[in-house]
Amino acid sequence: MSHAPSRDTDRPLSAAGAAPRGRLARLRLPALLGVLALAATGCSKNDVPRFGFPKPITPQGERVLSFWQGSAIAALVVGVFVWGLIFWCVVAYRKNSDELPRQVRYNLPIEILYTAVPLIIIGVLFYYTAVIENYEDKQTAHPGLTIGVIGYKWNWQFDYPSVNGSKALQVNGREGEPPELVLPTDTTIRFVESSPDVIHSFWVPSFLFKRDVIPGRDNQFELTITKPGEYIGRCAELCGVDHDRMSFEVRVLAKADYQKWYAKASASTTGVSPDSALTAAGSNS
Ligand SMILES: [Cu+2]
Repeated sequence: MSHAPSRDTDRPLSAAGAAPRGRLARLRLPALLGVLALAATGCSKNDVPRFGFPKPITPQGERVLSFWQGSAIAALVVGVFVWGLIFWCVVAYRKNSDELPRQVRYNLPIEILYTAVPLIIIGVLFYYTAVIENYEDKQTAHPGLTIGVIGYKWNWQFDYPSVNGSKALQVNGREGEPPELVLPTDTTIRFVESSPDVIHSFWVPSFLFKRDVIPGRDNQFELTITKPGEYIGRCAELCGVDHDRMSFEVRVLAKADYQKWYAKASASTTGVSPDSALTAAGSNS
C-alpha cells in the first residue's frame, strides 16, 4: 500500500480546521435531493415497509408480502455492501501518480467467497419460493365457495354455482361496464379458470396473486379473504388489442351480507346491477 502524502499538510491550520464543515455543506444538497426523491414517489410512511406492494387481504398474500420484504431487505444489505466497496475503492485507489499500480490476479479465497455467497443467496430464495408456492397451491377437499372465472376477449364472466336449490348465478361484464365479482370474507373460495380464446390472467393486486387463464386447461387456486372492501382486478396477460378493457371490480362483503346479496341476486331475473351488492347488504362500506 503506497498512499501519497496527504495534500492537507501544506495548508495553513485554519483551512484544515474548516475542511469538515465544508464537506458537510457539500453533502447537504445530495441529502436534500434524496429526501425530495422519496417524497416525490407519493408513498406514505406506512407504505414504505411494504416496498411498493399493496396491503394484502388474504393470509396467502401476507406470506407473499413477508417473503417480498425479506428479499428486499436482503437485496438492500447486498446493495449497501457493494456500494460501500465501490466508494471505498474509488477513494482508496484513486489515481495519485502516473506510475502503473501493482498488477495482481487470482485471489482464490475471494473468488471462492464470491461464488459461494451468491449460490447460498439463490438457494435461500429458491427454498422460500417453493415453500410459499406450495402453500398457495394447497387445495381443500370441500371449499366453502367455488367460482368459475371465464376470461374472454374482452371481458370476464363469473359463475356462481347453485347453493341449496337456488339458481346458479352468472355475472358478466358489458362494454364500458366492468363486471363485479362479489365475494364473502372468511370463506375458502376456489377459483376455477377457463378461456374460450386466448391466454388471459386473473389478477387482483390486493390478493398479491395472479394466475393465467389458459384455453383447454382448468387452472385452479384457493384463497380466503379477511378484509371487506372494494378492490380492483385486471387481466395481467397482454391478450390482444383490447386487453386494457379487461378490468373488473371485486367487492368483498362480510359473510352474512354476502348471503343476503346472493339470495337477492340469484332470485333476480334482470341480472346483477353493479351496486346491488351494496343495496342488498344495506351498507355503504
Ligand atoms: Cu385478457
